[in-house]
Amino acid sequence: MKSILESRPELTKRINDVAEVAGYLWQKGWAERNGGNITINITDIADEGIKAMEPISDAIPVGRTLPHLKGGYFFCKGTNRRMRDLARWPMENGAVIRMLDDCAGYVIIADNPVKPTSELTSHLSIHDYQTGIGSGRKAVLHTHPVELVAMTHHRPFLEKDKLTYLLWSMIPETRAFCPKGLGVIPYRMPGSVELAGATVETLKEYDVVMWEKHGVCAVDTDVMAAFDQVDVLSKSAQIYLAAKAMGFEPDGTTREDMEALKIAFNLPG
Ligand code: 2HA
Ligand code: ZN
Repeated sequence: MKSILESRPELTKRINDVAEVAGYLWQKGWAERNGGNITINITDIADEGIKAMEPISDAIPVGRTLPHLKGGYFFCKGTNRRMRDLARWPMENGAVIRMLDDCAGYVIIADNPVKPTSELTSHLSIHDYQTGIGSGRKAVLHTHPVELVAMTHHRPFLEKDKLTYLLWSMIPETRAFCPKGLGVIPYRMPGSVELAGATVETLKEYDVVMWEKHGVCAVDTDVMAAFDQVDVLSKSAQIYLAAKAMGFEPDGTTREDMEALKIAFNLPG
């Protein structure tokens, strides 16, 4: 069977980037079994050939109506598929979908009828919002970084922006490369419409959000950039943990020094 990637170098590059990031997630120990998911919006490179492709699945409802995604195209990790398998065989462990004109359902078009991630409602809701505001953010990444998830098991860390300032204060790069900080969403059922709604709302203020006692969800222009944001936050969490393991509370960069960074690098937040 001919792959959708054949003679499509830009699409191939984007899928290869997804596969590369999937490998990082596995290597970092953030993607046990089928944990985590990735979707990317590929509507901008959906050519006439892609638009003419016949569905290879029935219409599947999303659970929400997403008006900005009419006729949109996405590559999605498959539900119950391993991240480490996505790294090696992306087209066997993910699929390209086309949103239907009713904006409430989709069909799979290539390469195989691999049903998308259980978190598709959250992912597509985020893509809908990002498309609506024309942000150019095309990648959504959800993963289970050990130290960051552990931190959400401590109630004081769940207060608004408590974790953001703590993580920013561990190393200047986190302030610079995750300039909007980390939003926290109280525990909600994985895959639920409630989690999707809360995620979209919180991502209006942040680029990365924590799902309490579950994982992070990051949005950025491409999958590498989304991974980088989670990676710098995770590095900060590890520095915090290393200091605690050495038996002391880390001092942290002062608010004044962080403010100076914000001005010097012209950062939002
Ligand atoms: O895809 O991580 O949150 C598996 C998950 C669900
Ligand atoms: Zn998860």
